Amino acid sequence: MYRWSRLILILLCGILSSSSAEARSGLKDVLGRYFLIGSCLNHHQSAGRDERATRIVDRHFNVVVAENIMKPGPLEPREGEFDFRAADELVAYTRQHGLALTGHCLIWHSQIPDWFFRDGEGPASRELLTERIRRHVTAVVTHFKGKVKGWDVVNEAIEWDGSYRRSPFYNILGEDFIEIAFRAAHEADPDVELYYNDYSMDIPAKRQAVCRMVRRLKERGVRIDGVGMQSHVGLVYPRLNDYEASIDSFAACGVKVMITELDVNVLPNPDQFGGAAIDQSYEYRQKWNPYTEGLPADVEKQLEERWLSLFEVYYRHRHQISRVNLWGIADHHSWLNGWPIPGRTNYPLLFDREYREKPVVKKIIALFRGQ
Ligand code: 9MR
Repeated sequence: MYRWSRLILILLCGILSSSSAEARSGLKDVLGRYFLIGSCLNHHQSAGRDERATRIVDRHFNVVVAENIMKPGPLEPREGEFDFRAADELVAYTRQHGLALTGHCLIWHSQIPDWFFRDGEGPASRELLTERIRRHVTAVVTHFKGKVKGWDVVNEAIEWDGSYRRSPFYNILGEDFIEIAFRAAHEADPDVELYYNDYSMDIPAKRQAVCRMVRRLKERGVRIDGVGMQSHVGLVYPRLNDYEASIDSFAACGVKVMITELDVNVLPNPDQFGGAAIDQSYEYRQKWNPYTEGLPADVEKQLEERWLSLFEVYYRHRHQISRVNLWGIADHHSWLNGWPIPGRTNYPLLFDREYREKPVVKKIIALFRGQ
């Protein structure tokens, strides 16, 4: 009799502790079976000064990316003068917290100093710009060798209609700047993964152009491991069938698919708004900022449903996707409070302004458990 009751007690304790372990699981414990899951960190966070953010990172994430401090402007403010201090703190943070690190980003037309494109009073020549890209990429990739799993080598080079963005890189070098950057990155660290990263990747013309670019690079013997779909989405855009078609197309090009800057914008926006083009900006009007005191229940519900349908997509494509990365930890950290209209109150992330986990997080975990 005593033996039986002891056995039952042991069984009960087992069940209870495994269900409380389940309740304690974070996103990385369950989604991490299929892909890396993470967030960008702002400088304050990667310097370890935001304890509440760190608790979330420890529990939920296994990969991070710098929101700003590894871009060309912060790393090489003046030609040949590199400042790696902030980024080195981030590397120390990733080591301390057992996180993989994605490098973001080597070549982008934004957050890059003007000196890059100039020669005295005039524009840089082809040769000079080529040399500068090579030097920047080589110095940065070499510095972070062994510390970064993969780099966003080129960011946002293609427009929504599939044409190349008329950035200073393109205006001086044509599409060659892409190959120059990828080759330099590979030469500096043959072991590091190399990605192309962009927004509005659901748009068919853009999807096709990115696929053409990937195939062309591969045909020319250039290493490219992945395509990053930034995924700055809203409640109704993009249409999920277009978004899924892009995941399939990129996977069919033989590269890893990464969801790299995920957030869901719940605010109403002016007509011409779209993507993540940082030069878009509109004047503040009260009607564009309706939820300063919190979300009404129907919008909250719509937002939760949107999160779940996005993660259903990631679940269906879990064997093609190698990373899902949110663009920020808690709502007040998001760039979407300031873009494309300054001074708004947005709710685009999985943790609220008090760093509380939104109820959808447990639902996402349950979805990946097949419950
Ligand atoms: O979130 C970043 C914000 O803090 C910066 O001010 C902005 C500057 O351009 O860049 C934001 O991050 C961008 C990312 O690096 C590339 N894709 C679009 C992101 C949102 O603009």
